[in-house]
Amino acid sequence: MSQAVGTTLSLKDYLQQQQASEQLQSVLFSLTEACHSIHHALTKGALAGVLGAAGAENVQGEDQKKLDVIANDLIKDSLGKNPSVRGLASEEEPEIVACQTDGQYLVTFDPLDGSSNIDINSMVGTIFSILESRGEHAATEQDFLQPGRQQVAAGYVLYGPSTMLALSVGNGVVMFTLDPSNGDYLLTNNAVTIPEDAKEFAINMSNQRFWHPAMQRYIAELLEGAEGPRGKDFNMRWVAAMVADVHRILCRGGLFTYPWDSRKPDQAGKLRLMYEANPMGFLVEQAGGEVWTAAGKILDIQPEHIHQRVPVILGAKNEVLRCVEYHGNA
Ligand code: AFP
Repeated sequence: MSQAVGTTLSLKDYLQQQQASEQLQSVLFSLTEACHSIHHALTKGALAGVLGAAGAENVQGEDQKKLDVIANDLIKDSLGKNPSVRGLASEEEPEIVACQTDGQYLVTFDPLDGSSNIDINSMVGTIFSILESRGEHAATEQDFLQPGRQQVAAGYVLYGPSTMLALSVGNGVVMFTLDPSNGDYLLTNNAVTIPEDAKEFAINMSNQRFWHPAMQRYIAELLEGAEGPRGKDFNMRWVAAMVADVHRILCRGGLFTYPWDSRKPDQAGKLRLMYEANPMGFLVEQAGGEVWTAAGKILDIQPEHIHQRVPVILGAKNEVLRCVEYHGNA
């Protein structure tokens, strides 16, 4: 849930109000400027010849779209020029990229989350996470391996009917709407909070037969609705872009999960810890929600490598904790 505001507070004004350092502000401006360019590339679509496959696979073994590559290059170029950026790690890059040795921040990002939606002109987004860099050396992968709780800022830009930035600098969650005519991001929602109870959930139901029995039980009870043990009806939504599903939860509540499943038993989950789960987890906790793997809180995980995957259960506190409890862990 969020409060719509009728002000013209800009991103810059907001960051100054929050007493964000000059360096952090400049990193956020580099990111949001690149997202303005991504917005334009997405809006032109087929007219700019940017749709379709790039003809390559990323490090995750997924087919890259042309727009995955374009978005990645735009963000990489913009951050690479910023003197405050020590290094960056992208879902689309096999290795971290070292930038300025004396830069204060490390940035991880998913340049275009939900990119399978590009072909159907549906919602996609850019997700980012900002960590502090330490010492005085060129960035290494080890520098990035910090638990999500140490993020200094995280957010996403959702390219929907309007383009919106959701942001937390560790003091709640706010949302801005992009004015595409001049690149300004203006505050349009503040005090974003996720109610503790929910009546909506998001999961890819087609994977049901592969889930852990505890997840089977939790979802089966939601589907039984008013006649089942929960005694009320639940609605279901699935956009197939985490960024859009989490945006809905920040706007009107609910639970989102991409759980562990038995198709790849050795792979912890589908979603990436450092590009998806941690930044979204930071926002959801800042909005009063819970963010778990089923075994523990995601923001407490000590990452082992930058492309690590995790199961994710996030959103309304009481629903997440019930689901985790069914797994024997709450
Ligand atoms: P892509 O960015 O590779 O399209 O993946 C999106 C995503 O990682 C996440 O944003 C969605 O929640 C999830 O995949 C959708 O997965 P399904 O293909 O199972 O619907």
